[in-house]
Amino acid sequence: MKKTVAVLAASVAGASAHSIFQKLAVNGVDQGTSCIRLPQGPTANFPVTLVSSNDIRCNVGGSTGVSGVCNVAAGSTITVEMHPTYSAADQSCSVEAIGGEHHGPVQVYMQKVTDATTADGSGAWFKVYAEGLISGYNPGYWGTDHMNANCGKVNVVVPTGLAPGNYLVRAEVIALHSAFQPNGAQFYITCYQINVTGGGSENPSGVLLPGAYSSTDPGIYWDLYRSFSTYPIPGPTVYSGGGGSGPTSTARTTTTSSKTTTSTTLATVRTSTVSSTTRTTTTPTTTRTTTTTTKTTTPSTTTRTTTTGGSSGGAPLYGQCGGIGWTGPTSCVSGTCVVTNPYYSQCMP
Ligand SMILES: *[C@@H]1O[C@H](CO)[C@@H](O)[C@H](O)[C@H]1NC(C)=O
Ligand SMILES: [Cu+2]
Repeated sequence: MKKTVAVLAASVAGASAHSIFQKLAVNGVDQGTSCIRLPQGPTANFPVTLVSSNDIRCNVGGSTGVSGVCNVAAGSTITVEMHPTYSAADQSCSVEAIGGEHHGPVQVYMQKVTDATTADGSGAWFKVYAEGLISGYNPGYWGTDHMNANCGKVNVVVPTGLAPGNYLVRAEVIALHSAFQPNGAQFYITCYQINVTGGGSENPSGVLLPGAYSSTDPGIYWDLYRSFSTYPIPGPTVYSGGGGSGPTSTARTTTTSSKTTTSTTLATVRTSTVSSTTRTTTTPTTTRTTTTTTKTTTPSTTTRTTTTGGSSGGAPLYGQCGGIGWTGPTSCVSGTCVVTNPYYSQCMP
């Protein structure tokens, strides 16, 4: 039985391939660790598996703040970075950020708080980044694989219109190699404390954790070792306001005409109050087309359709501007598009 073999392989690889989000850069400048609620102790790189636990907010021990707050101008690109341990050797790009069979989505949430140094994460979280299934199946190429190809770095634009003030930033990987069984999905989470400056007056609505995830969500109770063409990314849709952009697609519609026109459909993923899900998959002959339509009964959710990226005229400084599977902007509003690796090109000053 193929599955048994794959699962055995996954569990063997699993123990040595746990990981930790542990660095933060703002517009490419490393911020040190003073504003990061780093998981502590010998189990620092272990996953959370109970979505009903308060640990799902900011990991074990993560309800307690640290002293620092990192200033981030609205519209900036922040980079959260993951490695298997805190050792220098494990921070090498030649070591996979999250290895073994730890495939799955990468997501980043934010929560407005009064004081980021004391906030416990009990408020409402809105999503600013999500990358789920990119291609393939059994196991496929996922947000985690893209992150590994980018040396553990995940670049996220802080929405330009966000109200200034303190926020928690919650970076998450959901590793799915054991998710064929209930409570088998592994959540790797780290929270960051930031102070957004500038910005506008937007206060996106959000979801609670625990609450937004269920152990039986299709994207959490998921068999990686089978055939599939779409993946319903857990949690709410990515906040579409403020002009933030980035590789946020949860499902991708790529249409190749004679003029090579591409468009990205950001499918709305259900809110916590929604129970009905409809999925449609279409696969034409040459170009692989995947369309995910998720119906919700909540009037406040939206489906955003963007053409050539989330903002017109190219990617922002430090934004993504190319790479395999990328359907967003291929030019830069500011800077030059530099190839980091086959999966990632970035606008650099
Ligand atoms: C956040 O930024 C504002 C504007 O620069 C500043 O007045 C405030 O003191 C900062 N707060 C923290 C906690 O750093
Ligand atoms: Cu692991």
